[in-house]
Amino acid sequence: MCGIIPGIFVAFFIFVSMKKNILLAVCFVLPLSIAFAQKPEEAPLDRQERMQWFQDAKLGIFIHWGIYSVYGIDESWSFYNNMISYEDYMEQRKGFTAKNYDPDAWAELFKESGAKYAVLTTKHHDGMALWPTKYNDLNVVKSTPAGKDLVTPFVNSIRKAGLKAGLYFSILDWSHQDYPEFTRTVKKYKDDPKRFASFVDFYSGQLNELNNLFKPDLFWFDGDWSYDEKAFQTDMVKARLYKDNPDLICNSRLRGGDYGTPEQGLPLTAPKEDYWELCMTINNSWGYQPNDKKYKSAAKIISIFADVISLGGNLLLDVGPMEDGTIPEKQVEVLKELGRWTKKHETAIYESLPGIPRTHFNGPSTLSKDSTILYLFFDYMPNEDIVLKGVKNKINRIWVVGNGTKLKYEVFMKAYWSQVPGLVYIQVPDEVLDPEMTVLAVLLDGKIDLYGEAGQVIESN
Ligand code: FHN
Repeated sequence: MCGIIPGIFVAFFIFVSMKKNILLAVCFVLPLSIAFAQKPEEAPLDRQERMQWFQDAKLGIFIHWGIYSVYGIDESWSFYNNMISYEDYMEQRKGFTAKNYDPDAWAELFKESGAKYAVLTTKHHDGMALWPTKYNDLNVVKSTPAGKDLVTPFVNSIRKAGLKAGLYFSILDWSHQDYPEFTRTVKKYKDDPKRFASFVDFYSGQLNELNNLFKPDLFWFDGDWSYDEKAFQTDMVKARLYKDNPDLICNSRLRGGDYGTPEQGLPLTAPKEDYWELCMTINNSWGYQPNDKKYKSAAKIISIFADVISLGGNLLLDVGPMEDGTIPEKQVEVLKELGRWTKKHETAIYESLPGIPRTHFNGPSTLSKDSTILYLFFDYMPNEDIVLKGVKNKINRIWVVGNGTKLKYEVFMKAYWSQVPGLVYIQVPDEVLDPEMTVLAVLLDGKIDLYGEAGQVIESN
């Protein structure tokens, strides 16, 4: 159909141009034929529209919950890396009860942390599904004492709390008979396209099942590293997901996708993708591991979060519930303290734009959506004034975010004859400092305008 329409316009174009009325033809026919020729799904607005909530959200909570929480060992990797036999790993399913699972309480805690979305592992690499999939019996309903669907209550509670619902899904499945890899040292088969194709039917079937049961706001794919997009038939799989769920956004881990997913390591320059999210653990483990005491304090997480949003990214902070569904107390404590800070500084966080270069301010910064307010973040007790460099704008006022105290500031090094902006020294009294990270708001006389040149020689005096 798309091909016919441009043809009509071309024929009309020829007719009109024969009448020497070329101007009319070009002004009327050409734009229309281009518009019809461009398929709607290519329209860049579509992706920008779908990604807007994600870009504004800034903070999400990742939840790694599965049978690996029974022994408190590495999720899936513990058997893949031969740290425990597959049989012994799967024995954990007998201890997975979810008896204290309270998705409403989870949702309230995530909301209190300041998160705007949450992503639950529906199936990790071990193949154990947290919903009653019809594609096999390896699911918590049929294979564990939990005996119930854990995904539906999660999605319902998260949405009831006003958060967006994301579903993590492992493309690879080391338990599935038609997925080649079993452990790091054992493969089920070598090159058998027929068997791999039936695995593709399986994984895409489960994905479509999740997509149509829950219409998730976000799919967090994982585990696509061993085979290419042709083998996984990613284009076909994703086209179907988007067709059935047009507002869906997908991460980059099914080859391509809508946003990048750096993991555990802090990006020090903005990743190449125009949308991205750093996922990281709250201690060193994705799932519940009582022996892992190496928790990042709320202060450390806030500092990482400020660095991430200053580069225009989101933070997806992971928690690992126990087998019964209880979120460990230490993790609750960290999320609540994070929530104190995000609530107090929400104007500087949500819907913000990336900040200014570290040459201009020695720390993370963000900008208001209209770029007229610059937010400066610092997590230390300044022993001198805080200095802001290279801002051409006139500064209307500076205040402390979350307590409103207006601050004095002085400009030094500004010669009347020079175009080079002065250095703005901001006086920050100890009593306005936040226990974790203080944020200052600098109201400018318009959109921020930065100087970045090499200075200038004197022109007059
Ligand atoms: O192998 C998984 C790992 O277990 C964990 O789920 C992380 C979370 O992003 N993803 C994979 C490693 O990148």
